[in-house]
Amino acid sequence: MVFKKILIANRGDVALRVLRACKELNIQTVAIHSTADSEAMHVRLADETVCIGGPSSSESYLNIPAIITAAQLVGADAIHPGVGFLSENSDFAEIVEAHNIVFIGPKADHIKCMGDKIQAKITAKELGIPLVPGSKSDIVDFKNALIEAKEIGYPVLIKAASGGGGRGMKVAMSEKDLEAAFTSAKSEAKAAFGDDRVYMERYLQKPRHIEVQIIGDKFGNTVHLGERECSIQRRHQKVIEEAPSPAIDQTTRDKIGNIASLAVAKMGYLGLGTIEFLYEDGQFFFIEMNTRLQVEHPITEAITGIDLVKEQIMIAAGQPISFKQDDVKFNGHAIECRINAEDPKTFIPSPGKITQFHSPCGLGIRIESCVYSGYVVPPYYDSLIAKLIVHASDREQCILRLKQALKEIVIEPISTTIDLHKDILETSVMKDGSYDIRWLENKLLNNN
Ligand code: MV4
Repeated sequence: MVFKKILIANRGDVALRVLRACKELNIQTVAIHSTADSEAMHVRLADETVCIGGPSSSESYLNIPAIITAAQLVGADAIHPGVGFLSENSDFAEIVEAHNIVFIGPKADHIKCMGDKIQAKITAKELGIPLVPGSKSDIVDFKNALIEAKEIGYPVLIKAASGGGGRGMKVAMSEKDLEAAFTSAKSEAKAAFGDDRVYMERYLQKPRHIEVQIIGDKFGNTVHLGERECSIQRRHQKVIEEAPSPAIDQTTRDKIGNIASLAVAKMGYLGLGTIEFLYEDGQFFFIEMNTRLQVEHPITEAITGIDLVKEQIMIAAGQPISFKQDDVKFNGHAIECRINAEDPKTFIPSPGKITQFHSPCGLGIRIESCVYSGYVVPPYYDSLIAKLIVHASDREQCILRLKQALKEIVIEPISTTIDLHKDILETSVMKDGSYDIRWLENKLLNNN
């Protein structure tokens, strides 16, 4: 069975990305949108549209009853959740399936398992994935914290079980910091997630963030698609991603890729997923698994030539993965710059009307964006408005091509992070690829 009609439960560039994949598969598309997005490109280009609520995400793109009702109204046979919003909400996945609509994503219990970071680590360990040394379960009280920290070795990091994305993390450099770190992590976790369970890990001080893309089908086939290097970030928001990572070689890639692929095969994992690692001193340490399509998927598409969204849709429709591990060849280098509607120095959001838009072009250049001349960036959602993805034969060529593309792109008169990207690309650390997860924030502190 291939789908006839897919409802796209998202907005912005991602909604467009899914829409294009649907059209190439001859699938009808339904856009849902908030009242703030009536003029959005995904709404213009979809075969059918349903306005499902007011501007705020909770009234619209997170409004499960409205989305299900819309899907029933138009007779959609599947829902694609895109990235963010409801894409990792296991209740949503379950509700969609309970209405006899296919959720284009993993099984609800796998989403749920990976959403609980303690459960995710227990699962990862069982599956043979290397972990950061840490507590085996949640830390119930300070006495327990002291014992665990002594065993793990300082510095330690306390993390929220319901966390991810960096919220509710506290470092204790030594025993004297531990009580404060434990208490504040627990209360932050309670306030942010309504779940005060925390766990502990050895704190890695200068790791890189390297993640492995995997895919699984319902016949038990799994394939890895190599890694993405995502260390260039600010406040847990990725800024630049590249594939392959400048830090690892083919032997290391094969090794970690095969560990990831085997692990998801053992789980019976369905769909796209990303296993996130910290990488330090030649070692990989699992931190989390994302059970969705990722923003940075195009760099993997660039170096593998595989359309991940089409593959994801076909797998959800019950088809086998259209390639085998041996068919996956890594070709050249790709870098993605996330362009946000924000001031490039203060990062204050800069919503408003874009009157001039010019897209760079040329061999190896791809823009994923919802922007057009006359588009008004609404203030209600995240500020990502465009992704510039550049592919070339090697990393050096890729950087040169990307610099030129950044010179050509015009998005005016709102502020964007284009100038930040230009600055980063001029640094020697970007040139030699020697950055870690702390580098950009330190650079911004020192230069501003
Ligand atoms: C860590 C860490 C150092 N040591 N865990 C941040 C968000 C969440 N995904 C995991 N995070 C981290 N976990 C240990 N044991 C440092 C971070 C971290 C980080 C990780 C990836 C990318 C950017 C980051 C920025 C700050 C901290």
